[in-house]
Amino acid sequence: MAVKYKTLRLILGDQLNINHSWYKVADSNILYTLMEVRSETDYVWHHVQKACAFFAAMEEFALTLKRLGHSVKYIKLDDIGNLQTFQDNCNSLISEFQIEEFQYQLPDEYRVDTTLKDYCNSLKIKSTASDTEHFFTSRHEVSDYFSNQKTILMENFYRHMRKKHSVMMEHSNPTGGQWNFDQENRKKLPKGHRPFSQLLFQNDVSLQYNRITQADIKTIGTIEPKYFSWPINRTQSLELLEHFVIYCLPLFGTFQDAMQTDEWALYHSRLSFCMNSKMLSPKEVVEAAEQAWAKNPTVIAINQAEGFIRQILGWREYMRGIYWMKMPEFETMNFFNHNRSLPDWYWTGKTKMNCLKNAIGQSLNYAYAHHIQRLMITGNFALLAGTAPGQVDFWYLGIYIDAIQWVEITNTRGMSQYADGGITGSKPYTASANYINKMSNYCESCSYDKSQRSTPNACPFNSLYWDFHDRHREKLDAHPRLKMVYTLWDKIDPVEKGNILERASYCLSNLDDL
Ligand code: FAD
Ligand code: DLZ
Ligand code: SF4
Repeated sequence: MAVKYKTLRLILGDQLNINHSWYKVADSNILYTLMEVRSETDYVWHHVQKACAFFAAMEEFALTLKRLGHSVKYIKLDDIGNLQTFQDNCNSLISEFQIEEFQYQLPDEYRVDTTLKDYCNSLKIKSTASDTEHFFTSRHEVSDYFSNQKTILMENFYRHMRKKHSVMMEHSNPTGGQWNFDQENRKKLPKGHRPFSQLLFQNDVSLQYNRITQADIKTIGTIEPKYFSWPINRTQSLELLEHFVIYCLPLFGTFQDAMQTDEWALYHSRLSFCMNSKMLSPKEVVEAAEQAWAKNPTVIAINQAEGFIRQILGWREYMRGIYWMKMPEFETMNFFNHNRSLPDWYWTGKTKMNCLKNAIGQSLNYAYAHHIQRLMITGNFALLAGTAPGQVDFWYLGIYIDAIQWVEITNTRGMSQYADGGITGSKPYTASANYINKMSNYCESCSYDKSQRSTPNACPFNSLYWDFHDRHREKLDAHPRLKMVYTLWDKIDPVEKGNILERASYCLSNLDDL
């Protein structure tokens, strides 16, 4: 007799939440499906480690479900009969197993959300969407929160979240008397200081890697498939969380913004992939940090714990809220009308600018760069160079292990490129060599001179910084936080100003050769 199931439940690659209420009881009427499909591998050039990580984590998740007694159909990229889209494969399963109802969890991406809504409208059987039970907030909670406020400010939302979820609070006051301890954070790494070594796994993802290469999927970056270092299941994700709390959290805030050659993650958690794939919940990560600090505040000082928790309880939820508030218009915003091409070396790391060479090089090697490398090195340069936001998004959406559009685009087009005109961030994040040198050792071994603005070997950031502000004066002049920048610019001797703009013009005309 043909096998029949009443319900088909689709699990997307970034919905690997084993604690979801779907899995409480194993029900023989339900068929779960996960699928490797070209519609997901081809919408951008993914880093090869990202594609392998998703495939491997999906397979591990399917195995876990099977062990718990659930029925699972895992469709591999090269399976005969794989029709390479969610819709076509689901249609095929619906007819094969005479399914009566289709269920899915709300996707985090607008693109997939639209696809699945349209798909459900086309179905003759019943369909239902449920929450992913992952985030602190629902999709529209952030927009509801700001609906009666004059300005959209992350800090206000963050305080609301601290109170609402009672995180680091004493009654209605923040523990320690302050909401934010950033003045104690963000130091450069002292000379000779070596951070604790990273916890790297040795997963063999050769099978996933072979499927990807044999299908000729266009990927970027490098990989050692037999020694794949990212976590691919919940057990490893929990180990990474534990490692972070013990060895990195004690100095997380202090060196949060530091950058150093040969150190690719410093004291950062590297938990973004575990959370974005939902192998870990943001709640358990926040709780682990809060509990570790509460238990041992002399080892994990309040500034370290608060600084970390703010990223997750504040920024991560806020970015998701902005995404659902502003999509799909967000994808087309271009406040500065930037339209230059991204320099070729973003794809190779082959530039003489040492900061970019390091940040891009490690991104290609590890599918990872930390926040300040993304914001103040690669993002800063793309913004100063006037790069088309679509090209910047394309690069960021592919290159990082954690890149999923809801959190990529809000950070890239929003926070980093200011293409949203100031919805996500309060001012454009721009900097010259002065800041980069303050926070890193990159300038020490660079071919360019960090202290020059207009000479032939002057650091390109220095002239591009002024050129950007001069070019966009009309749009930025009135910004209260940029008054100082324009006051300084106006004080520069007109001849030197001309030289700086000339050097910037040279750099902009020769971006690929810098
Ligand atoms: P940690 O520094 O250890 O921080 C802990 C956690 O806080 C992160 O895992 C992340 O979940 C959260 N977090 C920190 N900053 C942010 C932020 N600005 N927005 C949302 N969550 C945050 N993050 C992604 O998850 N995916 C992306 O595709 C992505 N693209 C980015 C692009 C640009 C241009 C910039 C400036 C930032 C981007 N970020 C993105 C945010 C942040 O840089 C990464 O979350 C972080 O670097 C991941 O490393 P980590 O886990 O070691 O983070
Ligand atoms: C990133 C990714 C890749 C490379 N491949 C798949 C896939 O084949 N199947 C799948 O379900 N998910 C994949 N993902 C993660 C998806 O991009 C993510 O699940 C959707 O974009 C929804 O946010
Ligand atoms: Fe980067 Fe300029 Fe410093 Fe070189 S001198 S590392 S290009 S900031």
